[in-house]
Amino acid sequence: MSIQVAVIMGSRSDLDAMSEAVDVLKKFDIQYEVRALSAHRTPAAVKEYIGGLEARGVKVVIAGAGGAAHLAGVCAAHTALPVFGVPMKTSALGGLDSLLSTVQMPRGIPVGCTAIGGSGAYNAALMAVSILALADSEIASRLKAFREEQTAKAEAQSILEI
Ligand code: RP5
Repeated sequence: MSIQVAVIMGSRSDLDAMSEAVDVLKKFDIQYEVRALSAHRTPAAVKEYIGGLEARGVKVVIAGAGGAAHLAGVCAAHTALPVFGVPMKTSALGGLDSLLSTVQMPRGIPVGCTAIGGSGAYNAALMAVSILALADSEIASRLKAFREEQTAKAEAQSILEI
């Protein structure tokens, strides 16, 4: 099976948070690949990698970056595939810088921006799963089962004896 989701991050230092996306993709048995490429340090490599994804059959891009590096927007500029941007938590501004640089894409080149950090990466992967589920009934069943299990778990924990 060919790669369906490309996970890209600005630096290896983003891996802890971005591994939450990878964990979800593994759980749903989605084929993925991971790259550390930077919008500002390796811009030519980002262009070449992202520009080649559609021809390879990749369906969704998840891009995590910190600071005002704007990786997700740069990725979206080089592909018409759906791009989800995950703002990384930064020490200086707690991720607000990453959030604003990802969420405020000007009109015409959209980026779906998630929450900051690992939870955002986790949800970005779930959105990728939802997109893939539109054209794949097995993935759709796995997503349905995941949702049901999650609901059952939350219901089982609804009574608090304190
Ligand atoms: C961004 O700068 C990366 O996405 C990372 O979040 C941040 C810091 O990168 P390093 O200096 O740790 O490589 O480009």
